[in-house]
Amino acid sequence: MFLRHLLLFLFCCAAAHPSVADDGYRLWLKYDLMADNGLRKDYQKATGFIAGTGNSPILKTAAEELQQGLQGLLGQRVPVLAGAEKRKGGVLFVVDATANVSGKPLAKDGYRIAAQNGNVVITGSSESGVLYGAFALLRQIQTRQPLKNIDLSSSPRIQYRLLNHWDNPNGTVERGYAGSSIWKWYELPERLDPRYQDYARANASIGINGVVINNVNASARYLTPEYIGKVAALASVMRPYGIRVYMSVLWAAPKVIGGLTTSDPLDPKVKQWWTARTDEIYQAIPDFGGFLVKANSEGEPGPQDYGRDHADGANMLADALGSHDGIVMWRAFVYKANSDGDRFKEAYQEFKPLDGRFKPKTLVQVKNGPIDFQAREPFHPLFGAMPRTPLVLEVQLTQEYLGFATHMVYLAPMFKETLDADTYAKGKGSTVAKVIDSSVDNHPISGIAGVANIGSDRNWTGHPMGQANWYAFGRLAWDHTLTSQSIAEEWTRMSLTTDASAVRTIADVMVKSHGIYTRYTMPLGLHHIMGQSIHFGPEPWLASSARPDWTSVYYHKADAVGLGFDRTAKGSNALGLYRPEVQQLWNDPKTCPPDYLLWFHHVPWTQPLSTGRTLWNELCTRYYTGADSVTWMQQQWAAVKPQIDPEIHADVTGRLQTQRKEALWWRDACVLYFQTFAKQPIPAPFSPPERTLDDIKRLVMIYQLR
Ligand code: BDP
Repeated sequence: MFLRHLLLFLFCCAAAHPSVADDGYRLWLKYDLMADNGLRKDYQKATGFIAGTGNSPILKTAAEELQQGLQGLLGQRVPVLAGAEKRKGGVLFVVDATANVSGKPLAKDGYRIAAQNGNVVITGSSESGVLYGAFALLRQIQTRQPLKNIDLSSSPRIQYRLLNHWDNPNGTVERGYAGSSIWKWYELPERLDPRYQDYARANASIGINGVVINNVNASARYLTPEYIGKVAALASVMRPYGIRVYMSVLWAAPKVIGGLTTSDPLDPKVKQWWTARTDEIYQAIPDFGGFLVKANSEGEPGPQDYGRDHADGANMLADALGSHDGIVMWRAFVYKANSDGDRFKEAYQEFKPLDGRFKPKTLVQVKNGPIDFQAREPFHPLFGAMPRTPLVLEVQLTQEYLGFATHMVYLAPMFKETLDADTYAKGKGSTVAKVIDSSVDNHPISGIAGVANIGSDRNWTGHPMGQANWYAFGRLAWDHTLTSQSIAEEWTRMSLTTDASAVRTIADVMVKSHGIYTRYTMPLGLHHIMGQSIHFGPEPWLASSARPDWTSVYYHKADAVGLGFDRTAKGSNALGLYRPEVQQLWNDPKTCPPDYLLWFHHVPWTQPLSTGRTLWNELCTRYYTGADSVTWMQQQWAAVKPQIDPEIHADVTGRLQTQRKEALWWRDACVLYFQTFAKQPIPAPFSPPERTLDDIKRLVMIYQLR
């Protein structure tokens, strides 16, 4: 009797709280039942069946995804019908390579969703286009947009939209903060973790169509028959989602695993070796995407070891690809082994002269800024400087320099800052976005890459809000004209809550979060002053390291006079690498935007800035208000508690507490350290830190202990 009562009680509790705690695994593909009955009925009427799938694996995926989503959101089973084109009230799939919208053809993989003759018709210019359209239709419903008279179309602006995994064969992830690698190499190819498919779904839902599965600091293992077989197994999971796999390769592989005595790209045996490996890969993976290469960078081997240059290396690999449909992405993240001068200029100096030398299947992959994924960087001067070479923009989703998985930093505004920056390469409006989508120089191929922020953590990204960065990257890779705000709202609606006021609050915090992070870590254009090697926390005092450009003092150049790196013609003249219009924007410390000021100028402590405060006062103001803004973020987050799943809410609440604590470390470390040069008091209304510089140095040291 007691047991019956207990069971009844438990059942009633479960019914009253139908959704169990959310562990974040489902990402933005949540598909919980819509509460509004009226709305649900409207959607049900429009999506009663699916037709037009044929036998194509990708179209089948599209149908299954749509079925799954509609079942969850609307609580209705949606049959896939053969030959139902004459019926009404369903979703029709059409693949039409010649489809156009108002006379303009859909680009490859583009889609149109239109209400036509009582149905919702998803027309894709390819099968993948239909898949993207199916996810877009679900997105419409998830974000509660009307389907009546729907007519929307969208085409990707960039062709290769890739995630770059920095995953190692032993399961670790370089600069990964969300557990270990999702790839279980020791289980492959026999066992396919179900996570692989969920990963593919998530990527396809935002238009990502390629995945580099391993670290750029590559192991030669992936080029062995054993590992090619494992990669082929992963490729078979990705394929029905329109995703191709790529590999990072170790330049020295011919020596390491090929038994050759050289890896010289011009040596016939080396060429032969790569050609044979490439053929072997395509044998196992017919839709293999190609290679990513980090060469002669940070100790990695490369063609320069044999007196050859990057183009020699890249072209040899392009030749090895032969008639296979693959590409080579050659990274421009290089800086001289013996640094003299300014690291800012080194990639430009090495690559600019190679423009025009790269073979057609080769793209050069350039980080967003000239140094290394700092919290804020001016756009890389190579954008707009290599008109004869397609450039891939590489951004980092994993928050190596942006607070790991403890700081809430929504990265879309940072990506947009680079994408929208004007290179003036072909006159005004030659933005980085237009350089990489190849509309400036009309290349037949274009690409964008995001260093992945995911791992084996149940919620994929460690910080629940890190999911938004994966999402935003995909959405911007597809369409760089979308705004950070609209993506934040869309993601929040799909992932956290559809309550309008909570969506506004959360999106507002997200959009401001990157600006806040830069204020309390590296304001006014400070850069590379973080903890040595692990890149965690502040270490502006770092003055000796294996090389000068791995220290902090190399970059901030604090002295009795002022702060910042003079990169004008009086200094390193890195500014001279940009077009005159850009130089003009940044050349004069009086008009240079404060956010970039110390990237280009050594500014006296007492110099009044455009903000009306002296450099010292402005620096302190930014550190203090930045750290205080984290308290504001905490308050905003607390205010939306009733609208958010309790598990996710508690998780983010805890991480925000850590963020506040670490923001205070940054603030105290930097103001106390720079004060030793500025020799001025902390300006009112701020109170000086209660701890000493030594207290903070001790803290930072603890994190660096082995
Ligand atoms: C740096 C990372 C390092 C990477 C390197 C790269 O600290 O781990 O290997 O970038 O992009 O920021 O190659």
